[in-house]
Amino acid sequence: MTHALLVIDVQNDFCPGGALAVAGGDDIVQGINTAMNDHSAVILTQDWHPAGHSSFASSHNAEPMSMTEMPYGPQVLWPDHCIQGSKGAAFHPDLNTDRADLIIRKGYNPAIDSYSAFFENDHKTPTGLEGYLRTRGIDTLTLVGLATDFCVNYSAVDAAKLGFTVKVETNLCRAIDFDGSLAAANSAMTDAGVTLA
Ligand code: VGL
Ligand code: ZN
Repeated sequence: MTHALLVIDVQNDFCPGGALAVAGGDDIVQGINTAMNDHSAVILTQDWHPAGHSSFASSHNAEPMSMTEMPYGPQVLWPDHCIQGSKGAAFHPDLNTDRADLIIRKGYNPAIDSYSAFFENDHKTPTGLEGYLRTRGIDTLTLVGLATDFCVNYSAVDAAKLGFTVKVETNLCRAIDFDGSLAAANSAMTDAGVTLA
């Protein structure tokens, strides 16, 4: 039991028709369900923001996809998305959530966004996932999901920095690709020692 599949944010709001839709976000769902069969542990993450979250453009009277400066650094301001308990925050209806050993929610702190499954965007506040994986003896992770250039990227880089062996299955991911973000993410992941498959 050492190799886990980490499924990042396969939620309605990141799929076509959702509030922060990623092109082709729903195309990867069946492939992810199949990949679950090849892993002894399956962990899902769920972006889970309170209404009025500080990462929302609407909280700053700003345009979606504009930038702001937070105490922890630059932050993209997103359309309202993945509000706790909403249909948009629910997993895609075809995702096999029954196979999940753990669902880890993130982004619930009103003042800090959390792209990574391991740390909030201050790069300090832990989600608890590291301890869970270590206490289960998991040392190898395959990441899939949405979006390649934000939550998958941040999760993969943090996992590699923490010493896990990390692979991103890019054909089971889709990107927002905003302002060069996908190219930057691919470099960041490669530099951190992540294998892009
Ligand atoms: C994500 C932007 C805002 C993601 C989450 O899942 O990649 N991106 N919140
Ligand atoms: Zn979010």
